[in-house]
Amino acid sequence: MMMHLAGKNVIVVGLGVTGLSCVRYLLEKGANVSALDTRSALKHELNISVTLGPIELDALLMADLVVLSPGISRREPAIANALVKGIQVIGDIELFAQANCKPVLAITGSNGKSTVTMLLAQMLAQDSMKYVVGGNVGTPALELLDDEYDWVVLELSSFQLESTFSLKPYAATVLNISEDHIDMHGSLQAYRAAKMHIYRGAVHSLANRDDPQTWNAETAPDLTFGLSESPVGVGYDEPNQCITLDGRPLFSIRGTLLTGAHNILNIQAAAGLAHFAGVSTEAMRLACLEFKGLPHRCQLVAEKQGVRWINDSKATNVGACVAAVEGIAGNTAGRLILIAGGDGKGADFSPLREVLHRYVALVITLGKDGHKIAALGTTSKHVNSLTEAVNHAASVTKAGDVVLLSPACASLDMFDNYMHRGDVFQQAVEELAA
Ligand code: UMA
Ligand code: ADP
Repeated sequence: MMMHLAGKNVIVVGLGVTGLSCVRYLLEKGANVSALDTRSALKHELNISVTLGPIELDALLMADLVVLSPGISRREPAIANALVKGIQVIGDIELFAQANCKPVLAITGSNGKSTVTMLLAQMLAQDSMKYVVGGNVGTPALELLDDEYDWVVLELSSFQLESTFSLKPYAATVLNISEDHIDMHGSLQAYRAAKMHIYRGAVHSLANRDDPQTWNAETAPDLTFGLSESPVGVGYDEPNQCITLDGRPLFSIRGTLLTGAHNILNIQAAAGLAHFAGVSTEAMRLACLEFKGLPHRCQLVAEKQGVRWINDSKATNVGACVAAVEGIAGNTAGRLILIAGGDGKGADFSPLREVLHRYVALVITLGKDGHKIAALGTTSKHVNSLTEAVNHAASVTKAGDVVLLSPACASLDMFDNYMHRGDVFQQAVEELAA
């Protein structure tokens, strides 16, 4: 049910992309809006009361509603205390859900969210369906509401889902679960529980049959995808490069530019959701052919003197790095040099140990937690900057080798965001001798 916002005292906490979209939306709805941000040096041009610095409980207790940005934990003491005192704390997706009346195709998971979201959008586009796409990727959800559409494709993070209860998607999926954002959620269990909110009230659910953590024990998913053989669900016929449904061919993925086993799973998941939305199999096939992959995700940025340089800066957790190394090692004749490290967000790096030892000739580490990756016992070299990492890699590689930036960590200890990190990598590679 839609909350009545006019005349309500609403405090928006956090003034990033999401917070700003919430301020605009709430003002439009006639709420009395004020805002807080913990970053005391933050610049803004808002015409409302804004307090910068530590979040004070007393300020929150004045509110009828607190709208929390995804980058701030609900475990932050002032927020946790406000919750205990009965203050309602929601996020932008709950506001969106209460206003939106069109069917939502919702995607979450530890990795592959943006790829599946954008590929699914391309499948709808191929069938000339009217859709909007955004959420944790691209446009914040509340800014999608003004557009004309029949379908909403939404990428959702654990932070967004944690405070969402009215979304009731038409179809929802959790792609996979591996450790991420432990610093914000406190435990893997709490992180997974937040992701499970996506299935609340969903008409159709899609889960990964090879990763039981992607569905609730009580409710079996309507449809599964996975690389394991199964008489039902979305499958893959490898010899014929064909996505299948219940054992029958659905569409060929011959010619797709997406590589690696993880991308087969991403295609399957997008196809499963598109199937629920009634997209034709020919549209699915064409979308896979045309989809070029997203920047900063296993993106080939240069080939110099026979060495391939790959930017996977979006690999901000261990699971993403493992998938990238396994996917690329299978297509590489020479040695694989990995550049990794940054802010590990409290993660356990040990799942990296096996792939490092099996596939990686040298790991060049940097950033706050780079030493934890070096400590996994493979050949390593620690450097102080990404440019130094690129230069060192260039000095030890020969034709046939691959240099992969796949940090397994967030970028915020050294860069503005993962895109900035990827751009610095590409720039340093471009500056190497041709
Ligand atoms: N911050 C503070 N104090 C504040 C508010 C924010 O220090 O008072 C910090 C946060 O800790 C964080 C940064 O500022 O380091 C940004 O936080 P934010 O809540 O302002 O984030 P937005 O700019 O609104 O961007 C968010 C998503 N970011 C996060 O969830 C951290 C963006 O996803 C998303 O595209 C955008 O909303 C629109 O929906 C980015 C991301 O990294 C790509 N997401 C994580 C992921 O995919 O793993 C969840
Ligand atoms: P997200 O939006 O969840 O961060 P992306 O599609 O942006 O996911 O991909 C981020 C990185 O995660 C990729 O560069 C790749 O290394 C890895 N990745 C992509 N899909 C998967 C998957 N299905 N399983 C594991 N890792 C993946």
